[in-house]
Amino acid sequence: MKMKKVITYGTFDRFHHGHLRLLERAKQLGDYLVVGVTSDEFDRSRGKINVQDSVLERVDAVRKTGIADEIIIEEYEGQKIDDINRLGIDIFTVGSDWVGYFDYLKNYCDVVYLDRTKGISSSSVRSEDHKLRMGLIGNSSFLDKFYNESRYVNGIEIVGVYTNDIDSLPPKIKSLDIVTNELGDLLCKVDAVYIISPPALHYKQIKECLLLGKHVLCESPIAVSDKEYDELMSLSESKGVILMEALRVAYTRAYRHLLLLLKGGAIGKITSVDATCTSLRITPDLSKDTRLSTWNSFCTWAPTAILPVFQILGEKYNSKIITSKFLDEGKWYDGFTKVSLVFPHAVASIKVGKGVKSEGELVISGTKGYIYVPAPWWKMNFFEIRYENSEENKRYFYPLYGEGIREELVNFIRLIRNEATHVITRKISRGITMLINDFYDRKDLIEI
Ligand code: C2G
Repeated sequence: MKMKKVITYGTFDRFHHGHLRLLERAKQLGDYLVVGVTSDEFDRSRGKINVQDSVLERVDAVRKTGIADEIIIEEYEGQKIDDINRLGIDIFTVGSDWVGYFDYLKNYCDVVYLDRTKGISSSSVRSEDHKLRMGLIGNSSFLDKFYNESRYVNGIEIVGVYTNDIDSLPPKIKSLDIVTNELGDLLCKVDAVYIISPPALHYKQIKECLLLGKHVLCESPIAVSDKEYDELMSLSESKGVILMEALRVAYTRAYRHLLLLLKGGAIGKITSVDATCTSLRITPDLSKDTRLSTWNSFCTWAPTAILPVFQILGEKYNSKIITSKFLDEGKWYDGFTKVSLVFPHAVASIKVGKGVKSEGELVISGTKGYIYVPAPWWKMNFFEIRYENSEENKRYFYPLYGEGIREELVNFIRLIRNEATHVITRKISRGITMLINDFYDRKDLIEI
């Protein structure tokens, strides 16, 4: 009979009884056990930021148990499928804290979740600060992804959700410990919140959270007027809690490296930044007032599209023209908007839309060459620097973990712990709100 091969993965930091029991049971599932131990770099990138033992120490701890027939290193996202195919694995197993998460591997082998040993964890062995208990506010389908990604980040635990529309929550979110339509019920049980409700609700919700001393991570834009923004910022300061803008692309490795290359003069003097973000969506029923229940194109995409413009050219421009095509009588829901900006020595443009589809690329033009990021640029894992002589072109590739969500959460936790500064500075964050403010005030706005 063919030998049954089992594989399991883990960090195995501060190797403890729970790990040992898992390995024992994993071995019993078959005849041959492969253990994948995560590399230090992989753990960091997936948000495990406080692993204490080095990969060599962790491999050694697994080896000493004598249970593993083979030990490999897990170095990148997507490696599990490669390993399973390469090593001819029959069963993938992991602790029950991951139930559902690895179901996608069922296309390649059997997947078995083993009960996690209660009462022990690497964190308790590390005796670190208690986990940040986080609540979700809103009911976007994106919450599923956010929740999954948060599982990779050490020191954070999502415990509940508040929404006024519980029925439309994604299933995994609906089964959280706290599911409520009373914001107060959630806030009394968490240290921090992540807000993804429509922007018109942000001000009131953020204010309530801050007043109760909760840290806030809020999908950009934080507010729809500069007055509200300033009030919320000074409230967060007086309460001594963090208010941070959530804008994923800012945290991807590719994007951060792109900014550094530009600073280093890779394409000479920058003359133009042009970003497009569209996602064709069914337009909501606009005969009703949808302000409190939906995101228009501008709020959905302008913060992302304007981010590279402000981070590269600064948030102080000389003039701008906003051109919008509205789909409703109230002139609130734009299907498409273009913003053209003039800076002292450069220009920029952004195009955003949920009612129009376009090529979601980012192009940064300079006196020596240009950077091209293909669509969808906000999920950047590759870009190219192009020169007049195409033989000099350079391509850059990067791993992309959770579209930047993990690093975003790591930045949030480190801000709370006072170990880091804001990746998106206050000036830029305020600049984003100002742009939204002008759109709603119809300042510099032409309708088409
Ligand atoms: N474990 C357990 N009981 C505990 C603690 C951990 O059964 N009290 C299990 C985990 O479920 C996991 C293994 O021990 O299957 C290793 O745990 P960690 O070192 O915390 O690794 P983890 O981050 O869960 O890695 O991509 C999947 C990961 O590699 C699993």
